[in-house]
Amino acid sequence: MKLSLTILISSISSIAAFTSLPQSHISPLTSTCLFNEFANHASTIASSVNSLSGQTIVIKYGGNAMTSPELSKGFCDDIATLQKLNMRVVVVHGGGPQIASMLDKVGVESRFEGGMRVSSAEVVDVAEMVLCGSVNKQISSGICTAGGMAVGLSGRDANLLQCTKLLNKDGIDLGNVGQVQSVNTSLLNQLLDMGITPVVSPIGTGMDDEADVAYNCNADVAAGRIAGELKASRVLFLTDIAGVLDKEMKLLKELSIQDVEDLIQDETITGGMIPKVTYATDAIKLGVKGAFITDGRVPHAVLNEILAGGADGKGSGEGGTIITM
Ligand code: X2W
Repeated sequence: MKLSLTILISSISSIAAFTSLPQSHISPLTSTCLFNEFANHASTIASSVNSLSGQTIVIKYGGNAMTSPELSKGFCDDIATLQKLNMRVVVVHGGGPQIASMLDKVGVESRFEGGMRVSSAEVVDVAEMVLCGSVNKQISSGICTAGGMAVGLSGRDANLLQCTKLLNKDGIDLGNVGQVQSVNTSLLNQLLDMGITPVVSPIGTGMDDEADVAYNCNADVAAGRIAGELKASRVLFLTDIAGVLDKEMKLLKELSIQDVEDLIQDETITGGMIPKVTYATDAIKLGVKGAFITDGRVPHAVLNEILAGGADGKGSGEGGTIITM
């Protein structure tokens, strides 16, 4: 059943407010109103909330979805709410526009090939400074301010994202762009067990005799792989487009992996959407039940998708596209 987000948010807030009030502050009238509100939605909320509890979800928070302080605050509030619902939430963030602006400031040129930023050692330095130093801390502290608990991590911490150099299939040298080879899921699970949301920057570390090399990974790639390795129930990609669109620009709400392959074949899915759906389908092939692609510029996009998207992670959400097996 599709749930009304407004009802859910207000009911969750009411429950939180009700349970935190001293009994002496609750008048019989307030009590009756709150009780009626609970009674109206109790069964839907209970079944939805119960089935969300304990589920692992990975959220890719793209730089294009961080367009205003209000949106960022809404995002952090949503993560704190999901934690209160006992979900195990991992945030993997991007910051492409933020990296571009810093590269501009320091006069370092960069370009993209097939959706990847060609990354000289100098470019990786700037990307690491922006992602791990600035964007990561804004998100982890924002979640804590919203009443949640988050720890910011670089993919280089505790060998979280071990990478090799990504070889471009057209033979173009992308520099130090990372291909994620392994994920330290034990670290992530320990944090999740403690009720902490890991906030991961997509800067990976080299392997073996390359252990001191930093790799710039695309955040979609990192999120899809982390979701797959954690066997998350869903992965959510917050981007700056409503979802996967058909040739008439109409939103395609539910797709199977086969549908995605057909749509790439007949050129309905083109350009930058191809890598995104590919990482989404890769995650599903690794065992994730559903991958959502949705517009992160919509306020509370995360709760929209998670609460309205069906407790099993398979239903279509409010706004975006869901891809399943
Ligand atoms: C990305 C990492 C950040 C990212 C970059 O340098 O822009 C590569 O392209 P968004 O905001 O999700 O695009 N890395 C290799 O993915 O950010």
